[in-house]
Amino acid sequence: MSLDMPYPDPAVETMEKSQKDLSQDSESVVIAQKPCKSRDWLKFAPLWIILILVATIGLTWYLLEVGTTPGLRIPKLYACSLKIVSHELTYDLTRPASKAFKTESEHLQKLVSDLVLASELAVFYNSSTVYAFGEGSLIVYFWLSLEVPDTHSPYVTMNSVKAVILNVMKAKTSIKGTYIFDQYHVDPSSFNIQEAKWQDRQLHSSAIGCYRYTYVRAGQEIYLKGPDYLYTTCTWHLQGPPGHLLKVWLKWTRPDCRDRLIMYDSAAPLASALITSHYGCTRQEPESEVLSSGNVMLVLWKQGMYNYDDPFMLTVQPLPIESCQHSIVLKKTLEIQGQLRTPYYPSYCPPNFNCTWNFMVPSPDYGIVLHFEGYKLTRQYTYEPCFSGLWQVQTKRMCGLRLLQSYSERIFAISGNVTVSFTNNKILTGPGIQASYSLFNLSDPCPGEFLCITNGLCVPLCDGVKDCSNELDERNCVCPAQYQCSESGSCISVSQVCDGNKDCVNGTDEENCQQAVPCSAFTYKCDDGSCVKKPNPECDSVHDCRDKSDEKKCDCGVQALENRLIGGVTSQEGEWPWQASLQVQGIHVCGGSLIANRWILSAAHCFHPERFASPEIWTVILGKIRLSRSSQKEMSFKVTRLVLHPFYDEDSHDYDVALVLLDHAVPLTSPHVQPVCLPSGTHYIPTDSICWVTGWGAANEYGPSVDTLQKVDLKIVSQDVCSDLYRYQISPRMFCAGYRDGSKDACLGDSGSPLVCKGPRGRWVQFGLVSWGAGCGIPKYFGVYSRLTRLVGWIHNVTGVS
Ligand SMILES: [Ca+2]
Ligand SMILES: [Ca+2]
Ligand SMILES: [Ca+2]
Repeated sequence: MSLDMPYPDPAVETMEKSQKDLSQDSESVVIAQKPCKSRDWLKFAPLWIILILVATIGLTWYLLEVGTTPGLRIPKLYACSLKIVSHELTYDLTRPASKAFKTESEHLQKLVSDLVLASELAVFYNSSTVYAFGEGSLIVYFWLSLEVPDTHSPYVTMNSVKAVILNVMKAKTSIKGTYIFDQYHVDPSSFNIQEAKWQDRQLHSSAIGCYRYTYVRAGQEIYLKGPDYLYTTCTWHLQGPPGHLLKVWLKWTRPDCRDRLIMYDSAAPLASALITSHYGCTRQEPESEVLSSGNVMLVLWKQGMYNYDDPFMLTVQPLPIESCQHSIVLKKTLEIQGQLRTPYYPSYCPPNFNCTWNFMVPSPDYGIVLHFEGYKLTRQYTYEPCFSGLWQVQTKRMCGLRLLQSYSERIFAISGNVTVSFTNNKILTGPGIQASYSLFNLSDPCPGEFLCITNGLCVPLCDGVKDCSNELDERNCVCPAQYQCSESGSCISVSQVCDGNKDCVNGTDEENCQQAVPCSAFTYKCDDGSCVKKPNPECDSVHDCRDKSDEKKCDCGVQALENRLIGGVTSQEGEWPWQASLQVQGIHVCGGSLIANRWILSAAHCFHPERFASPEIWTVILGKIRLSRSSQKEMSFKVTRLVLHPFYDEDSHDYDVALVLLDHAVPLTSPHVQPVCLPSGTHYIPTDSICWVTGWGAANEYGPSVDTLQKVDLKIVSQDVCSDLYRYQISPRMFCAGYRDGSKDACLGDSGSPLVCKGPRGRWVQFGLVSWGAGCGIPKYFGVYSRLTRLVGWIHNVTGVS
């Protein structure tokens, strides 16, 4: 990245400062007023006969041309630009307070007024004001103000104004195709006009004292100098070469600020050209890349509170405008075959663009599935505008919608050739959009799973968790959350499958235990993609997968105190070697668990209050038992990254999971610091199983943390009982644990702490983490935990460890 100063030379900065005093009246650039018309006629009383005649003609013309109700006049304002090929941009012209700027504006305002006065718009003309100059050779940016009687207002549109002015220029073009006025040669084809509001112009005037112009060449990336704190508003007028759009990279550098940065797809701050507005060191989006549709952009800063350092960094870079037409030949496989992406993804969607993807499908047996994260498509029944993009899939029109969920669009009707198009007609944009694409079998879209029609996703069928919003995945289940014997149809517990005992009448539960079976809600998926019938076959010293993947990665979940009887409520050293204390300024705030050699798993809500959002304030301590005393077995780490689940919802507590990246790898040499095992996505824990929660949580709801690591055994509660209790607040990413009498519970200070269940050969698997609940130890109100089987896919994606 080159850190060039704004165009053209930083040496003249001192001059810039001295100009600031002048800048107050810099908006007082001379306005070319409409020449006087009929009002002066009284001065020429001796010539009254002639003038009455003139006035009569004038009035007749007025009535015919302007209308019969001359009372109400509608102001119309346009932001325009023209290219002057005979002139070049000089540094002085980039400073509105300079003399050169004033002189040049006066001339060009005259040029514009002459143009308009020579056209049918003459009677409506009010003023023209040059507000900026740009490179190439010289671009002049100006406001054009008209006053139109309300009767004529509907006919005076942006397009008609453009056509009328172009006509005047074209009627008077030279051999070289330019319109000539005095020494100015204008390129008529460069004429650009955008509708503006008076507020836009006021906003622009308020920032003119702190106006900066930057031209950025192809291949360059320019760092933009921060705002000038003598002003409360600053603007950066950015321009790139023709045929390019601009990418502005924004990074908030402070944890807390109240500044606002607004970006426009124009040279002036036009509300109609607003691309995005970023407020106050946005934590969810500390960095973003915003695109314009063309080679001009305006960034406007509004001061929040006084800062000594800039709260943000800005760079600008031109990118060649790329075509977004793709032809994709799909292969005969059910794997993900690629991604559809908006241009320059993950940058923001550029305003006003269109993308088309043309898919060739290999056989009529397949459909196409487009999978989105945090975005869904909804049918567009009327021609209402879409706020997050318009999608057309074959003949179906759909509006995009951003939300905290996954979504799959399934395209069933296939003719060998499928066209998907995306149009963003809106200026106001948001983060770039991508979707992965793959084929699905039309006859069996979700092998072993249920196709949820509300979101196009394949979800576990009859596993006791209502994954689909219409709950159809758990309706009409013969054996809900159980195994169905094939011969008798009777139900047995999933843990009785492949356990060596014949539990079904003909022993079908013990058949095919050594070979691959069709996948379902409780089968285990081996690394090679095949499924085995035995539930939880991991790390039981039996090779169940053909590729033996079920017995790999078993260095987890081992207690240092194996084979010793442990009782009581306080934990022993090495009993829970994955337990982490997450601290701020030496104070225990949340619990967590070690899941890989640099990653701690915890709850997203631990990092949600503003003051807990920066990684640098956190310390993670492993191998700890007593908070008040450190021991030799302890290890302390700083945090380099906090990754909250992107769908975490503060209000519903859905997706309450976060990953904490430590500053260095944990040496796994001590038995007192060891990772816990993560469950597979189909890990089975029967209802009423006893699992354990550990942490330094308060003994009661409002109490302080306790000093010694506590442990509590809890029963896993069925999802139906949990949902009945909390009504609609339980998502598929949650489960309940505890006792009906509320005698044992995990409390507030335990947030993020692990809930672990003992697996085969004494290995502990983390099934949940402490999320929320209606208080501590209240009868019938179980604690609510994040369900890791539904979140483990995201954990693997982020950590890169599977
Ligand atoms: Ca289900
Ligand atoms: Ca059995
Ligand atoms: Ca095994």
